Amino acid sequence: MKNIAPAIFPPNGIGDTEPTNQAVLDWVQEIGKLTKPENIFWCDGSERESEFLISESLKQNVLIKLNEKKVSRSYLHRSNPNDVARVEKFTFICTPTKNEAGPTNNWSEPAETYAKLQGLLNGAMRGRTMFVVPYMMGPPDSPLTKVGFEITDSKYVVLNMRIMTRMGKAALDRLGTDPTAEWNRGVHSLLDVDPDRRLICHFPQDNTIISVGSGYGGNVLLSKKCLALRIGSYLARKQGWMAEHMLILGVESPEGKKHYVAAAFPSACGKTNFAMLIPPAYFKGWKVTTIGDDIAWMQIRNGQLYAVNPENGYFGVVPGTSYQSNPNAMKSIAHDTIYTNAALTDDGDVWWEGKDDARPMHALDWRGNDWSPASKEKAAHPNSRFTTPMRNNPALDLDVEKGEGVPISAIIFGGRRSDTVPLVYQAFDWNHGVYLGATMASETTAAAAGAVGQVRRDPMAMLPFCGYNIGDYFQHWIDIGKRLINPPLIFNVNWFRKGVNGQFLWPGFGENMRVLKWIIDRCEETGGALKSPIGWLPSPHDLDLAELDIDHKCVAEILGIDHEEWQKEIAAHGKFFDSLGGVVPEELQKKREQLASRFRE
Ligand code: OXD
Ligand code: MN
Repeated sequence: MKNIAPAIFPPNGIGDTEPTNQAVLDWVQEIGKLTKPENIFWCDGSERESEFLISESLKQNVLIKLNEKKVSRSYLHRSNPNDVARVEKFTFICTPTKNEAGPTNNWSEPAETYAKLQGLLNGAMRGRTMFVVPYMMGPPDSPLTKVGFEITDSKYVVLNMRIMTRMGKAALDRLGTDPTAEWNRGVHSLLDVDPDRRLICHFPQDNTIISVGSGYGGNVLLSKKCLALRIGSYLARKQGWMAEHMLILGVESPEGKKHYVAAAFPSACGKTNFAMLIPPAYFKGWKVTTIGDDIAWMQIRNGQLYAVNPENGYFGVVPGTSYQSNPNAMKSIAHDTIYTNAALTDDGDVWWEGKDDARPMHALDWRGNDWSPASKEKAAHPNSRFTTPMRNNPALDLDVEKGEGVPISAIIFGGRRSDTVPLVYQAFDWNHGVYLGATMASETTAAAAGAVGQVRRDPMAMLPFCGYNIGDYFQHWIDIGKRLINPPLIFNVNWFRKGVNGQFLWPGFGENMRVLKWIIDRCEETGGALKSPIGWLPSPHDLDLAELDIDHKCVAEILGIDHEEWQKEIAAHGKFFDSLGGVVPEELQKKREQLASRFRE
């Protein structure tokens, strides 16, 4: 097997910060014995360590340095072309019984899976360096914060983990020396990046993740989808909190009144754009600030839901990001950023479809091949990504490090639907909101391998990320509701509805502020709404559409409910629930019957 990650040899003072926790040391020794690396590199997250890793990555062509004048301290990485997205079919939840993993997860038996992975990992790091990455998810003083260790043979992983998590000393300090303390064990090896030897396995009962055969972020930055969502959701149910695939943003009115909302949209449906929204000129004095763009951990305090962002950076989709769609993201990725699978221009800048700059006449595409506007292939991969520290975001909320989290006034569900689902509506109550989340659907995107553009049900945007039985997950939502004295209001949005001619009916981006404003008005009990069979619906004059260049017909269309489409939708909800094989709580079945009967009234 070709060694695609040759060992590196740090000078004294780099790579030698061994943790003091004996349980960690024993585990590293065990994995070392199995994978047989050339050497062990103990990461501490320091600047010096990062400089050394970058210089070695440049030598080994893991990174390409970008033009300092265009994007300072930034790099391009090209992944193996067979390895560009999350691989749901190779992702497993390894619980003792299949029932615990439930109908939406691939399940495999833990003992057999460990044996198989041990076979794959045996000697896998020969001639390579084994990096040990201590990291922390969540603000340093939050009760929700978790510690993890990721062992990896990829320098790209270490450099990305440094951006995406609080890596190094802070994590070691938080863990301390107690050998019985809770921490997540993560093992990653690139092996030879062969799709036939690619497995992402979660062992929730052991708080363990093993990922082999991939170098793509979503499969290998084990802090993110694997720990913060799959293992996180399992721990959350056990410990009475929530781990959700949600952005968190703050909205402040000109009078200084502030609300926080959390929103779950499936992958590549605009969570980062919404989290960094800049209100249009008409909304002078309104401010939107970002707590997080992908994951929310939420707990109940005094009967109210509070959220923290466990991450420390953004791993966002590059194509379509522009000063027009998301100026704050553009400013964030203008420096100190790692790009993956973007195109490289002749002057050492990165380029992608949808960037503001004019198309270059020549570039190297994401595979490193010559590209010109006449090329049939895209220059940047549709799932090319940026990894950037959240500190780069000019709209970062000041309370992002607050350990207790921020109080959540509203939860928003949403998906990419060309038809049926109106721009926005509000659930009648918490359990109806759980129903909206449970029946959410979206047209698939390039974030996961597979066909693009097909409507699939994606409950709470957690279909690929719920680490246990989805029926129990729905019940957990219902149980959380019972403990809330002051529950957030729940909404559903759809920015993507199309008119009869196939054109988008809503301008989206910054104009989504108008929808957000109505949501805030509802929280403040000042916003008007009509009772419809699907929930509380704004009439056109309940939305503030001043100075918006939009046809009244489009507004009526996007807020409309087509009874025939909804009959199909309700039938699809039933079919989806049936496909889950009897795990859906009675309460949600009842909500479906009530929805159907409201249409008959
Ligand atoms: C992501 C995803 O990368 O949801 O955030 O796929
Ligand atoms: Mn995501």
